[in-house]
Amino acid sequence: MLNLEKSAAAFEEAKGLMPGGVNSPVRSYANVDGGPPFIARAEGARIYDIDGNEYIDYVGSWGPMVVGHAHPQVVQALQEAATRGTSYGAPTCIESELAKLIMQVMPSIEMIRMVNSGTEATMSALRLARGFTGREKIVKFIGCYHGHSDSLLVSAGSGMATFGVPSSPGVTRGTAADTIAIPYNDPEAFQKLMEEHGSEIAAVIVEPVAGNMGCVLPRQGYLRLLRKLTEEQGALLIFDEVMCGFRASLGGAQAAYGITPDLTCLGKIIGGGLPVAAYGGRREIMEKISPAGPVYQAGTLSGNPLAMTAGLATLSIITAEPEPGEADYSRMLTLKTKKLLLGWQAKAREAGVTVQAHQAGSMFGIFFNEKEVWDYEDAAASDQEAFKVWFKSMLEQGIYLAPSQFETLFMSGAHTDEDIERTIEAAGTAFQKVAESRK
Ligand code: KE4
Repeated sequence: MLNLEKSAAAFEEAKGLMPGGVNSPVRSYANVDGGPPFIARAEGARIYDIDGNEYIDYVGSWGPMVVGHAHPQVVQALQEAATRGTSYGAPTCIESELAKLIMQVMPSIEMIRMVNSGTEATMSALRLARGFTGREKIVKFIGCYHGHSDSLLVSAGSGMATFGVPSSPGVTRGTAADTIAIPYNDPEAFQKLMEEHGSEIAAVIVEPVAGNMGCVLPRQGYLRLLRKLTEEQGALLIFDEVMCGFRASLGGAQAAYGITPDLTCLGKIIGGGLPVAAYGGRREIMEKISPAGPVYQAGTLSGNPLAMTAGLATLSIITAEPEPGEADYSRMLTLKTKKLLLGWQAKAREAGVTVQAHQAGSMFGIFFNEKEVWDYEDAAASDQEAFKVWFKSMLEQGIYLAPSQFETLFMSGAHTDEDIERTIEAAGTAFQKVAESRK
């Protein structure tokens, strides 16, 4: 049994200070039993709570920690940068350095704007799409999450109604009415929508590899269909690669699937754990953003030199030329992830538990589901009780996973073969517990 006494006390105090005791809902462990460990520090693939428990971390701050926590090169760069001041609110060369490196990896990005969160990136990209096309409707997909801006906190209207309904109090009906939400991975639904409303659509925004309904991959040809029909109808295609960028492959899902979006949203890894996100794409579109163009967007801490430093140090590590005969960073992460998932699948079979294992490069996840998972409806039909048993057993064995079936896990360059072996063994015990819980 895990001793989380100090974390429990800290959680009680925090609940009196911040809504739900956290600054972002998923951290509250609301989807699983028990309260969250409060973290004291992290290093490499390890994370440590204030009760002295040590875990192998596959959350990685929800994606940013691709080189592991407190990487010496990142820490040193930050320490040096801090001595030069933490924020100027003025242009710096390091913003251009990070911009150039991102564009090198994602050539569809001809011009970029740095912001502070994925929410800001997608919100701004949608405003830009509306400003550029002069149209008002946007399309999103059920189960995809793009941050908490009003236009994107919208779920599907009843039936195939073409207007959305607010998915949170505080989002107005008027805002929701301009967002159309349809199922992910449903070519017919998209075709029908574009036939009926294509000329009204400013943008279609999609997680090209979905990570917020659990890890769900696009069906064969699906992204190509999104690209084809948006092009035909003059709607912009926005790839939200805040999570899958630099993970589905080094060049993100757009490189992995060979699709060129009009705009791309990035985050997480490009900040290396500090608040950085960005949106970018075709120059003729991006030049509509102020002060070059009329579409307004701004931010006090956008391009913050410390955050740029962490992002540039992190991206420099994962884009570095490998030693002769060595796999590049991205390939190495993919192979580690594959090894882990093969081990989990073998242990699940031994326990007589059926799971769907999904991987896109270094992002991955499993569903306790007898059937394949291609969209939110499939994901939601997974066995949540089994997930809770699995999650609890893994945490007790020192494996730190996302506390929700609808999240994705992440591999880092700091995870060793021994870490992976230990995680596979722990999964064996956890799957046995799931099997016992079903008797
Ligand atoms: P932020 O505003 O949280 O930086 O980014 C929003 C966002 C946008 N697009 C995608 C594809 C995302 O995954 C996210 C945020 N991801 C969640 C993890 N499911 C962040 C964790 C949290 O909300 O605390």
